[in-house]
Amino acid sequence: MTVIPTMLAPGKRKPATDIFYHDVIQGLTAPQKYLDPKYFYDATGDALFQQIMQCHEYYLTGCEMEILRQQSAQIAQALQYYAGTFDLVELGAGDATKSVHLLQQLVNNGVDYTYFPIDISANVISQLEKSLPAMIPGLRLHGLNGEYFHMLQQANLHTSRKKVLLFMGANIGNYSLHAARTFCQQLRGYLQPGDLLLTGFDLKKHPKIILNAYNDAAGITRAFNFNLLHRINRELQADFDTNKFEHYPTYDPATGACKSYLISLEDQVIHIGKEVSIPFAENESLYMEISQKYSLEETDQLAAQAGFKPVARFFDHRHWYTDCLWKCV
Ligand code: AVI
Repeated sequence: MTVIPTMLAPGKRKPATDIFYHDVIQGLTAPQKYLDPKYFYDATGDALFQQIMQCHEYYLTGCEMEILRQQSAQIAQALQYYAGTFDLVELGAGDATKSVHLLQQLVNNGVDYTYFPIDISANVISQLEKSLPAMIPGLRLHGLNGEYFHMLQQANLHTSRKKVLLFMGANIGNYSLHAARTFCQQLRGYLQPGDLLLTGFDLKKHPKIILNAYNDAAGITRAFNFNLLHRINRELQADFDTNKFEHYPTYDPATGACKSYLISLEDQVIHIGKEVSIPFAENESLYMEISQKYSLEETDQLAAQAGFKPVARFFDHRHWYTDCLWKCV
């Protein structure tokens, strides 16, 4: 059965919901059905992601925390050495629990800089504006609430200094290799020769360790994936029944692609509002997210393809994760 969706009459939805609706319909009517993982992060998704980061299987957060806790002095030294005088811009700052160690170290070193945290959540930015200056006396902070590239433009208006850009948390892994290259090239377009980028990569390692990180025994990652179906039900008046789908995480050690799917357990039709019907065949997959894993050579290749030169790397003690420092050439 093929059902062609029709759009609602304009003006019936709020603009943000319209974009969400459009993206969901586009994904669910593609030959390989998919959803954009940026929509995982509503209030429940944020809370579930916090829980994922506490899961013992999800090693990524602990690795990067170890690097920032134990090597902020070395990182700060490298930033000062390669950039001289700079301002610090962080993409997707979140609650800054990791970067706070670096911020404190730079203040301790007497570095005169402004921290520009960028985040899509207005709530996150106003929390940071309250909490960080109290935690780190002497820190100059200018929060920027909005999309990465738009806010990078804003940051450029506020500073003529060199920029050190932080993009941590292995967020780059949520792009395919091809999309990561495009993203880094775009980032490079907002930077000048001599600017720096510190970015976190989850490294290739034993496949079972990686797969378990996306298949925790408590089922939190499963709930994180299903939450997006609940969100679509609630915000777009859909009728996904999560009992009729199974969470199916995969990892391919040859390519480093860790991909999550939901598998339809039967032939079924999902309705979105009154206008749209989406057929799912039994065993059909819905692609949810990629978390790409890298070799060190692949991080260097990515740097070169996007106009950066790798200048330093920082590892956790198991070498499972790296924060790479790249300089714009
Ligand atoms: C945010 N991002 C780096 C996480 C990751 O590891 O890909 C999102 C996530 N998805 C499932 N677990 C964690």
